[in-house]
Amino acid sequence: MDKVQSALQTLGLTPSEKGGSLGASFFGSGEVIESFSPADGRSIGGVQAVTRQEYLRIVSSAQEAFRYWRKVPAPQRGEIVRQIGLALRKYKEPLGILVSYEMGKIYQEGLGEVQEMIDMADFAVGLSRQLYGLTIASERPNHRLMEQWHPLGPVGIITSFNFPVAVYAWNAFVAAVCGDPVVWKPSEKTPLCAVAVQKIIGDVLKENNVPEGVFTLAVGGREVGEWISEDPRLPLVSATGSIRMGRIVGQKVAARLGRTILELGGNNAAIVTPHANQDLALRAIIFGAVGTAGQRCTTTRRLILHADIYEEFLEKLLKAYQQLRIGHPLDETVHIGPLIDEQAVQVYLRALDTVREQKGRFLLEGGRMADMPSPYYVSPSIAEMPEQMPITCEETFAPLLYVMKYHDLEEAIELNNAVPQGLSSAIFSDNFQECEYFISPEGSDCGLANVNAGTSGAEIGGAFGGEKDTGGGREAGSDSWKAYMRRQTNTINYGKDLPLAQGIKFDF
Ligand code: UN1
Repeated sequence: MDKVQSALQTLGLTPSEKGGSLGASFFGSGEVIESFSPADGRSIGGVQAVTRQEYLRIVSSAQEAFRYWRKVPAPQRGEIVRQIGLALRKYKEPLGILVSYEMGKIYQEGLGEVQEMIDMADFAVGLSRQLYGLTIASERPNHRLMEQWHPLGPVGIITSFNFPVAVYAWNAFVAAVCGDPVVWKPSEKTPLCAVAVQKIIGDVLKENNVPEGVFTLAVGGREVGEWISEDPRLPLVSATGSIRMGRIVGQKVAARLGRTILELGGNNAAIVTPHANQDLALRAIIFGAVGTAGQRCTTTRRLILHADIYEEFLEKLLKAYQQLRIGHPLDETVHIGPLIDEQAVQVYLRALDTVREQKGRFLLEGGRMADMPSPYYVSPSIAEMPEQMPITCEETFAPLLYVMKYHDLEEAIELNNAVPQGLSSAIFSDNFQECEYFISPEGSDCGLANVNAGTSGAEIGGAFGGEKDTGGGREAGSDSWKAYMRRQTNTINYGKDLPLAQGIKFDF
């Protein structure tokens, strides 16, 4: 607890006298959203939500800032993001503690999230000098055809509780170097992480005389998400969360012909073939299945094992699960922290019942744990499923792993692809043909397909996202930045004649 108090203090989140609330009215004057730590159930502080009027003002300030920010040369925008990266390095430990305590992931993963923000800052700084367009051979004499990438406008960013800071950085830092201000609606389950990040960024902006409107925060409930989705002043909305939420956001933004980047649910499978290095596979699968207590969109939810190694591998897996320690996320000997809240526990417990009803057989049956610092700690489950069932097509945000048997690789890939979601996937094999087949056009249909690496824990350098119900968006590395800019095609005639394209004659 002392660790948490001193982290909050270092981050400038000191509770006011009134009922332990942070009194962060700076962020709004609406209802107080109280943040409870799933680690011990205690209130960490309250953040006031924004009212409709305040929301409208926040977006106006982002619009105003856009007029300034789009004129700042991209490498200078990168310089601001570079300084944000330095500030995050300075606050890595306290912010890692807050992420861990407010979200419930273990401290190592809390630190990992802040590191992911730092990596994104570095990436964005480099990107700020690489926002290239193409020059294209023109079909007309004395003509040049080229494309430029211009800033798009303020971007709405809706993030989920499970990555309360990293996913924001994927979007915000790229948007910022692209010349777009951001309006961030964090999860109401982790508002303090957002306030802490906002303060760190705010100090950098102040030191550099950059308008506050470049990075804005709009804390609130579902209605703020709706305001963002319906707001024509936000040409792009990037949303991370459930498929249900993504459908609503997607439809609302599409109705006004805005753009979306959707990163929704995953239902990720790992295939272990008879040619696998089983020790390596085991480590990757366990981290994938129970890391973050199964609350990553990239969590390994389905294990597809070849019949020849089925019994052997499961035996090792069950033995390894016995070694896992569940407990307070800030206890550094622990592997698994709590679920986020009571609702998450209920969803997990209901899924366990459904597994039983749908022909599942538990090899390890978990459930709510007694005598823990809060009621939100659960032990993980492994269920053998004779075939694909409705429950195995759903994403249950908890440490619940389904196991299925396969006989030939085509069948395994069919199983991999036979769910509505298409985020991440993995194959474990030292056989070249098997690995290449898995990532070929006939292989995994997911946005991420890994070989001898788990389904979770992607690096920021690649584009992150998935197909089908996962929403199709791409964030973070590679050329994801293009979604945050508008492409302008320029035709430049440096001759004295006016030849028309397609050879059309129009003489008069
Ligand atoms: C998410 O769960 O929404 O690949 C994102 C990973 C992390 C990001 C997960 N880098 O597991």
